[in-house]
Amino acid sequence: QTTVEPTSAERAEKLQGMGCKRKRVEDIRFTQGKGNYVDDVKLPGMLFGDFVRSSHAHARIKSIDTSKAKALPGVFAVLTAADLKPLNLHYMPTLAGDVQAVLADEKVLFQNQEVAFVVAKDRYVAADAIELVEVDYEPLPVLVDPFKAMEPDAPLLREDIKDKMTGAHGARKHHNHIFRWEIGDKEGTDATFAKAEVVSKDMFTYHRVHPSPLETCQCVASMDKIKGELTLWGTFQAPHVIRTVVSLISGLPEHKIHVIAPDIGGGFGNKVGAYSGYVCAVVASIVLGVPVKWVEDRMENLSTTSFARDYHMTTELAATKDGKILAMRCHVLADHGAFDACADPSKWPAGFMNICTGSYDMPVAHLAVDGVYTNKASGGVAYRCSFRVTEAVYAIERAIETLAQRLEMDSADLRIKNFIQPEQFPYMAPLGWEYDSGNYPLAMKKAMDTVGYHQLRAEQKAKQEAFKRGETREIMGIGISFFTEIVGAGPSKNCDILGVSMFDSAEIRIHPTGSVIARMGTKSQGQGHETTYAQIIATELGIPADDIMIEEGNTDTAPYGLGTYGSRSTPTAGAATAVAARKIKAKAQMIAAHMLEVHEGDLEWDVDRFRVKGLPEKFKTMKELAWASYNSPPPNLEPGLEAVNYYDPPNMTYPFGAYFCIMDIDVDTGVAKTRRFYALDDCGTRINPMIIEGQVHGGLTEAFAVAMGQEIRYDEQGNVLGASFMDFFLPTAVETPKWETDYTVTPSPHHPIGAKGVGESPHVGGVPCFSNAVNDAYAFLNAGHIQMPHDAWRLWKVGEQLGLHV
Ligand code: PCD
Repeated sequence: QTTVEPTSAERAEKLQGMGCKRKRVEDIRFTQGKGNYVDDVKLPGMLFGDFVRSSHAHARIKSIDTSKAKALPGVFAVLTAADLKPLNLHYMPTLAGDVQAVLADEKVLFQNQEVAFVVAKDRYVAADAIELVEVDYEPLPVLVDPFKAMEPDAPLLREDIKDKMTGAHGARKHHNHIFRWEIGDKEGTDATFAKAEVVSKDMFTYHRVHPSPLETCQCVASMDKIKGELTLWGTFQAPHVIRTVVSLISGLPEHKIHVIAPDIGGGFGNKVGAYSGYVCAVVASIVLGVPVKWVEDRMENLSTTSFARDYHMTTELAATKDGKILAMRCHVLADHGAFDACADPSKWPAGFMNICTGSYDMPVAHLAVDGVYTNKASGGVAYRCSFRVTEAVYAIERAIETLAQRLEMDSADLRIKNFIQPEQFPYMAPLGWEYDSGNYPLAMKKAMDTVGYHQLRAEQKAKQEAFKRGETREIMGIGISFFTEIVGAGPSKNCDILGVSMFDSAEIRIHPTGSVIARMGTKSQGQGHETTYAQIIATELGIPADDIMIEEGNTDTAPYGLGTYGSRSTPTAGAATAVAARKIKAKAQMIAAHMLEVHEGDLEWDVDRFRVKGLPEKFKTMKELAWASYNSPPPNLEPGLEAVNYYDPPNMTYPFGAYFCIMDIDVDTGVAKTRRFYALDDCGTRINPMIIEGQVHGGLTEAFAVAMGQEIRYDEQGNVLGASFMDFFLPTAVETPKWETDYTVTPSPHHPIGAKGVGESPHVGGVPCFSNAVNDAYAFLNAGHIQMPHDAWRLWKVGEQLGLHV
């Protein structure tokens, strides 16, 4: 009996490498409640810290009396700005080049701002002590409306920088002005507009929302005074950046700081920045010499750490009568709240808003952004979008719709007419980005054919007639969005954080028996990196994915990286992983050549082994080569098999997609039902199709949330109205529509495995798609642009304004 050698294809399948719907290995612990989150960290003698927060949005602090709180048994310390001042820690630097009060210094600038930090034996005593801290406030006039921020008599918010008329991004025009950022060809754009046949202009507001991950922001700081070492566990999307920041602001040497991000219960951009809670926990631990834990509650999370959006975008398109777009002009008024704590790469005060020309070929464009201070929480994070890309895509995808209406043209046709064509890639967009690859017409056609676009339009027309005749109270909307994302920040030539270039890294070690440990500078918050990075290595090195352990989040062991956000892990650390694996493979080839007594060039790679060309029975498997590397390396070659790569990507990656939403709205109740949602994504080479599908489902669900209900609102006194899940819409399985996913594959030409990011795409494409569906439904009633969020109450109001209600 002869045993049949498995074929190459059979061996490849066993590896569970790229392209395989490998089950998520991390889910074994997550689904059994065995994850290890920050709140699971329990250390001997650990104390608990909590904040006294401002009840006012803008007020002077006349006095803070901590004596009653300090007298409460179980209270160890109450810190105020006065305690931090001598340490120069009452302000901390923000990623946007501003400073932010760690504890309010003489005045408060938004409701729920941190005023004092109570450290007690447990969270219950801390909660009681908070009530005992007496703060005497003198209310000041409140500024909520960003459009009023730069009026001559607008209240002065930032007294700490009132004489500083130049900020991190140039001149400030007013005491509430943060920056003006301009990009593009202003003169050329203005000239084109001046002679354009059609100018279509609208103001689109992208309301204030919050990433609201299920696990809030939290940390445990533990200072070992004997060793002079600080260990900081925290919900950090970018652990190494946190280590550097802590070192810079505390003066502790960076090698004596151990930052550990254990399992994270969702990030969505919320866990990129540095917050007062981290600083206060660290200071308290240094002062008291025991570990201190800080855990936000839901209200604190929603109302103080990192909001997203709050962009007011005046968007204009210049076009010919037959729908050729000639130019885009956009002005954004950006409400950044009380401190400019936007999490963007340093040079980009408005993130990558300059991707706002979208998927369309136009010769010129101009973008200007003014950032202003208001009495609201600071932040401005990329809640599931790569630095303001969701805003940019919302602007262009709404603008395309309103232009189509003005031209009385079908909006799908208008898109197709203006698409950047496949042969134009790499395509230099008018606001400076070079799109790497794309095939937009193909994706659009596939999507339109699948949903039966033209039949849908016919059905909609019939429904509109029926509505006008009074036969139905239901209207139908067809939402389209065609988006181009920009992910993978990024090339060091244009992206850094606090001066550190935005590369990322991977370190791979092969053990003697052929199993592997690999570490990256990124940090999964649920994305499934333990599963997918192993798949890249499996395919590159011919080692089964199950034999590869992926570790992230410990700054002592992982190579330096800039973390996970902006869908950058695949474009950066994913690339580093492939490159590091290829270094190992090159060394393995030298070992194989030595063992098989041939030249390296006489070998060929076959899934998991090197074979001698023309002598297929002579080969060495990766497993054998691993052993040999420790046991009998060729002379002059150092033993072992490991490699590190720090990958500075040559360009971003530009995933894209075509989304369609079919919606039915009852005009009398304002209830909108999503009948069908179809999402076609192109993220280049697909590492794990099942994970991609999960990413798309998650991103679409958050898009549904944002478009259809989520909002952090403020009243005129600056009271925050959306700070609990009673008011802030977090959809459950009950409300969430069914998602239909599809794909095309246009590899990235510069990425080692051709992959682009995907995690944020569905959110970026999803929000305008929902909003376009709603707007499309009401368009035949001449509703004009309807602002998000489109919850039932607001849509009911639209019906009222249009006089539809009987
Ligand atoms: N992938 C594949 N393929 C491709 C791509 C990708 O497979 N081509 C996959 C990977 O591997 C992973 C994922 O998928 O796993 C994703 O990826 P990406 O795209 O690269 O990304 P990443 O970096 O990793 O991540 C990030 C993202 C973000 S950004 C967000 S928001 C969100 C997302 O992610 N988040 C989250 N998703 C998620 N999921 C979960 N679960 N959780 C969470 O938290 Mo930002 O900026 O932060 O805002």
